[in-house]
Amino acid sequence: MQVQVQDEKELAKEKAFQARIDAGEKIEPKDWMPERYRKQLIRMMSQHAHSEIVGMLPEGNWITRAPSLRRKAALLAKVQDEAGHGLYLYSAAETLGIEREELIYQLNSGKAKYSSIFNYPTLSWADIGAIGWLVDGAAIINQVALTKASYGPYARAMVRICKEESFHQRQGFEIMNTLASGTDAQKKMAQDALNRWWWPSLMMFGPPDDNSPNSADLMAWRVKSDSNDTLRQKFVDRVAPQAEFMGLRIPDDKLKFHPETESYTFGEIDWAEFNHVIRGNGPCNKQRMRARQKAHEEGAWVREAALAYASKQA
Ligand code: FAQ
Repeated sequence: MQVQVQDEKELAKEKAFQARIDAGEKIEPKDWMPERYRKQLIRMMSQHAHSEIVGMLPEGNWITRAPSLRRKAALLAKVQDEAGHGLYLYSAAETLGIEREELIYQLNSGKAKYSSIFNYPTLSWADIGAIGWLVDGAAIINQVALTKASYGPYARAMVRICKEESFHQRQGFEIMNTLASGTDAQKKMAQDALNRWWWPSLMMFGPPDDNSPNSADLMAWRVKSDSNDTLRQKFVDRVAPQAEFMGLRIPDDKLKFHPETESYTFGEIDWAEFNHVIRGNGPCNKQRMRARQKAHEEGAWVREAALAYASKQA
């Protein structure tokens, strides 16, 4: 009897929670929320934070080799922005009652995922253009949708992040466009980067809708407002004309524009490759994990000093 009353109470709370979401209200940290909502948000927001942090590594690789002072300054600022995004997102995740230390442990021990895209190498300067144009371009499409997320701290972090990602996307496009209208060797370098980053960029949006186990809950709770496939399609429709404008060829023989729908159809994504990468076996997974673990170990004295200072002040 006691259990039944408890269940009924819980059900009524869940119903009231869903009604708030359906009415477009934001859920704030101190509000009641179902445990599953809290857990899903911690999973998604912390994976997002980890992606921003690991995402600094492929581009960081080119800071010392940027071709001019202007390019170096822009790349430095961009990489620094990604660190900032990681920090906002860790802070936002902490409002759900999990410690930053635990989140970092999950990343460094390989328990937590981060975006598949950052397990690919940056082999030439054009890759920096391709990352800004395609990877930040994909991130913006995904994150603009998340500015409407039902969890207040996440939605608000997304607004600021999207503004910065938009600058990142433009600097990437400018690098690609400069290379694509340069010498034959530069054009070849831009095309080669597009060839290597195209398919992994499409994979960033996650598995197809019929194989996306988290989507149903996240969409019912209005964390995600669009499905993985819907956002992927939006990305292709936006980027394909940009490639054409630059005189670059998207490496997909099946890519086709349909004037009647003003939309493109495209070829099959290699989901076996995606699964291979998210299971830790992509070209750079091990290197990325080692770099994060090393940074964490080498930063131990900074954390200790900060804690000692804070306890002295208290
Ligand atoms: N990589 O059921 P779904 C950026 C996992 S930020 C690795 O569809 P969901 C900025 C997924 O976690 C890029 N794993 O999952 C930047 C789940 O596994 P789990 C990051 C992936 O959550 C630019 C399983 O597959 N952005 O780029 C991936 O509904 C340049 C089943 O998937 C965000 O995190 C993947 N690509 O949808 C930085 C945005 N896709 O946890 C530096 C927020 C799926 O059950 C330089 N996140 N998985 O074990 C999202 O929008 C969603 O979480 C999705 C996945 C769309 C990523």
